[in-house]
Amino acid sequence: MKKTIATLLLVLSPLLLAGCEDEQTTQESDQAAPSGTVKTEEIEPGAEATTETATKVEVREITMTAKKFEFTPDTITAKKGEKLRLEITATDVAHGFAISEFNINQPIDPGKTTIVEFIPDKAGEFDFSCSVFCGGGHGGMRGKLVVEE
Ligand SMILES: [Cu+2]
Repeated sequence: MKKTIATLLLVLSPLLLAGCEDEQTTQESDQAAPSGTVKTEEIEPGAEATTETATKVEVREITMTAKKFEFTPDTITAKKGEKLRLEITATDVAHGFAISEFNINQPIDPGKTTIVEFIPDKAGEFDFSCSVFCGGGHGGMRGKLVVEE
């Protein structure tokens, strides 16, 4: 009696296993396919803001005079990044306006207004001076540009 059950199981077992195997062979055939596409989105949050500010440059105009041996005013103040427009009139002889820090060296002809434009891109205090020899006090003809952050 025991033997018949054992043989029955032995006979049936390959069928049971086969049945299991059959289920397993219906495997996920699309497993090898790539898992979708990877997207890279480029987000530039500052792009619009920079173009907007670039078109809106503030211009600071300062009227100055140059004469033996001084600039008036001799201290000018600007903000970093804003455009500085200096309208300089030499009232006696030829002078010059130079700020080495910003590569400025502009002759100022007498009797007319010379415009010097530049954008101070760094904060600090910078000396400017007359760059055209104008007499005994030429060496002391200088002033100061203060650029605020
Ligand atoms: Cu001079």
